[in-house]
Amino acid sequence: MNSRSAPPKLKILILSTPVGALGSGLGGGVELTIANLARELRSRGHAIDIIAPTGSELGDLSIIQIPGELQLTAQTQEQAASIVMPGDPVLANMWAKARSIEHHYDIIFNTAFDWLPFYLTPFFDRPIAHFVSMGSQIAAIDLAINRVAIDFPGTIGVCTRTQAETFSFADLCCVVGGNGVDPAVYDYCETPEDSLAWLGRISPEKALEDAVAAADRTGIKLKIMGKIQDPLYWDKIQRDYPHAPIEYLGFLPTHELQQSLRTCRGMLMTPRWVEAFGNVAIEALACGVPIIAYRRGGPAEIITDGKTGFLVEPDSVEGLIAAIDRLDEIDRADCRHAAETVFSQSAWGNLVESWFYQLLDRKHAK
Ligand code: HBI
Repeated sequence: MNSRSAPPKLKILILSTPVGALGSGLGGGVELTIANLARELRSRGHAIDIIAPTGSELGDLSIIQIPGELQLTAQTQEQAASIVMPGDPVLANMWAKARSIEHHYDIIFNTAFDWLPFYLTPFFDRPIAHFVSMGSQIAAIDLAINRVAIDFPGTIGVCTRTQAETFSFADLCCVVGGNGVDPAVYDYCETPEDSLAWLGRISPEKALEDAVAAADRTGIKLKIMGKIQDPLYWDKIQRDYPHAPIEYLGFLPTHELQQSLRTCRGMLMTPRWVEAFGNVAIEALACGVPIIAYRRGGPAEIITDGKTGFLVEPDSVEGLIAAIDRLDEIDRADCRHAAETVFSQSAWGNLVESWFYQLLDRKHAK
């Protein structure tokens, strides 16, 4: 498109993660990614449709609901795992639907971290922008992504540079950010109470036990919010720390989540894996809550050490405790400012929108 005319409004088809219905919490950060992106792009005049597993709901967004069996989560499988599809795979059913309606759209936005959408890419007419939401998990999926990165340049989007570097094809990835928050949705809190927060799927790769250990040692109450994805893991943590001052508040919708989050002195992020981004970090910033995180993956690219939180030695509970003692050094207004600028929904919308236009220009140039 020439530089004089305003870029056209797009018809965008978003394909959700197949590990859970939108709103179930099983899709983790991808649920918020889809919700925020759909809202931001619609506010810019683009038309958005979403294909997701049956039972999905996302506020006022219309969703094409597809039946079928949920896909196994990638992060619970080994690097050498074969690609496994259940008998009636919702993933395949979602992509069959996409194939049947693709010509009504200008571009497809894939958020599934699965082999099939990458394998299917050459069979589609419309360009597919792949949002890769995790670092390397399974070699067979990496291979499929690598194939697309080579054959369809520019179509592999990642959240952060460190996430890209978990793949052999890091230089073929486009860093498009992982999410953006609408500051109007979050209530800034200037004067916190003496408590800490931990947010996320309760699953081993998130290492909640380290945050509980820090609460146990400091005696500061830890409010825990998120989906209990691994109940046995959660039971073990409670058995290992019977006297830790922890309170599980459940898997909360954004409004309730931030009412509990905003009054905390700080939020702990303890990823054992390379967190691709860290949606919960920008939600905390929007409330004015500084973040203490392991210097690993996405959070290390979101937090400005000493300004919006602290980055500590990975897997070091001592490091968490030392940083907790320094939380009062952080000006909470700096946290809020980061969410209103760099990590705002509109800043992220600019990144993704220009990514889409680049892919369409490239497609038209062929
Ligand atoms: N696993 N197989 C699979 N597919 C996904 O789309 C997926 C996943 N595990 C986790 C996940 N998506 C999201 O929670 C994270 O990418 C944020």
